[in-house]
Amino acid sequence: TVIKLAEQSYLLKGVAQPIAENLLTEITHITSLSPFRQMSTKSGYYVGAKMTNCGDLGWVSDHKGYRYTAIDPLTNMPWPSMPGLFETLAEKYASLVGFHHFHPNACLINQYAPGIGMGLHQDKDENDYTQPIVSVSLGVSAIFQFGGNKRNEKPSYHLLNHGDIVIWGGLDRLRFHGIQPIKLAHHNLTGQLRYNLTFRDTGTII
Ligand code: MD5
Ligand code: FE
Repeated sequence: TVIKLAEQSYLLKGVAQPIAENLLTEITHITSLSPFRQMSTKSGYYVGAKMTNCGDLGWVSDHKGYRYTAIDPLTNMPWPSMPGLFETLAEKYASLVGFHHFHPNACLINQYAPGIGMGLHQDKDENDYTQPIVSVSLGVSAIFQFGGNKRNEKPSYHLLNHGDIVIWGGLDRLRFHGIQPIKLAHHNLTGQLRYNLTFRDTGTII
């Protein structure tokens, strides 16, 4: 089922479930090359979720701020390539909700432990806001906070379960959003953890 969250935002319930085990196997392979790590911010705080990336570019945060890089600063190697399964999945569902010609060059992989969330923010480190973002949830459920284009707009709250995909773009591309701290729970494929894949087309960087 497709739930329309806003003009150009969609929640597709459970659509990735049939291939979830394959997606998790790909995550295991990616993290054998570029492990999950805690990233820090310019202000010296830690980003809550552990992160890694695959694809041509990866999102990183450190004392210099946020940016996309072609090289993983932990390994000094290129990020692992994006699995065909990932790209096919993201493009298939982007196209289903009307975003044709979406070709992600970056996939950020977030790992949430119990008690970890992500504060309200906008995704604005990309150079092309005409392209949507596709997000895939795996493992333990989370409540996401879906706000407006201004921080002070009242958000709505939606449960994201294993296999759910959220896609937003166009007018909604810069909406504020966040993830409430994950509750202590158990999922048979991921234990206490939640994983999220976010697919982006960053546009030309540098
Ligand atoms: C997550 N990650 O669950 C979220 C998934 C990030 C990030 O936000 O930047 O790594 S994206 C959550 C989301 C869901 C629905 C709509 C919007 C964002 N949005 O309008 O921007 O790890
Ligand atoms: Fe985000």
